[in-house]
Amino acid sequence: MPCYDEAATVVEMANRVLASPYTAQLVIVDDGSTDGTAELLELLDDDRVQVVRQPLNLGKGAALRRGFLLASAEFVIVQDADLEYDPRDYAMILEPLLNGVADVVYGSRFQSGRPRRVLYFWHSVGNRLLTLVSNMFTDLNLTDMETCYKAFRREVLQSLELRENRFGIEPEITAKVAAGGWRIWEVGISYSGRTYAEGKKINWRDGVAALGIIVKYGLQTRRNQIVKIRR
Ligand SMILES: Nc1nc2c(ncn2[C@@H]2O[C@H](COP(=O)(O)OP(=O)(O)OP(=O)(O)O)[C@@H](O)[C@H]2O)c(=O)[nH]1
Ligand SMILES: [Mg+2]
Repeated sequence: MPCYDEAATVVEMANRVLASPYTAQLVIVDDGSTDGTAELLELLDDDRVQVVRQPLNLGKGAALRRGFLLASAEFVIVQDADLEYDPRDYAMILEPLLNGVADVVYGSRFQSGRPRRVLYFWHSVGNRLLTLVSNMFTDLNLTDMETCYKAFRREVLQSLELRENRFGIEPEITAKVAAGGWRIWEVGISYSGRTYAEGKKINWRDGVAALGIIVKYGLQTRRNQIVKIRR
């Protein structure tokens, strides 16, 4: 669970995660919060919880990379610290992993059939555009590349060499999972989006940055494939 200035929600979210029968370990990476998040995390009293502090704010990607190194359970899922994604969906997300048919599962907010809060139109257009461009490079038919709910077999996750520090981690993971030829599944999830007034921080600049990263890793993957074919 990456978290940056989420004092309003982080304890509630941690408790929801710990209430899931699937949770064997909860690694929380505090990404240099200055709003009291770190102090609240000290109050969590459960043997499954491991809290790590990055002294400076480095971004979601850096927080995830730190957390992934500490993951020790068979399957790993990313859980944001706000209340947008619901741990009661773990059962559905884990199903293809537990059945042994998937290496990676994405929870989709757009192919859902599950309750979702109706919010920003342009935000969802941005998300769909980023997914479309990512799919054009990876030749995957994902419906929600930017989703927080990405679950992995731990060995697969830890074999990815990830470099991005900020929100570019989502397209980077997607490009590298695609390049690795791993079996990817998607399941519909519920989504309770928050408003900017409620603490949402992502904005159009992150979208533009993500587009640059999709192209960067997309071209790299293409080049590697061409080099392999030439050899
Ligand atoms: N914005 C931001 N989030 C961070 C950072 N480091 C860790 N995070 C955590 O990463 C998760 C995702 O960030 P959010 O700000 O919730 O992103 P969002 O606006 O909800 O984006 P979507 O849910 O994808 O629409 C949260 O749990 C954050 O606390 C950081 O430097 N900036
Ligand atoms: Mg969020």
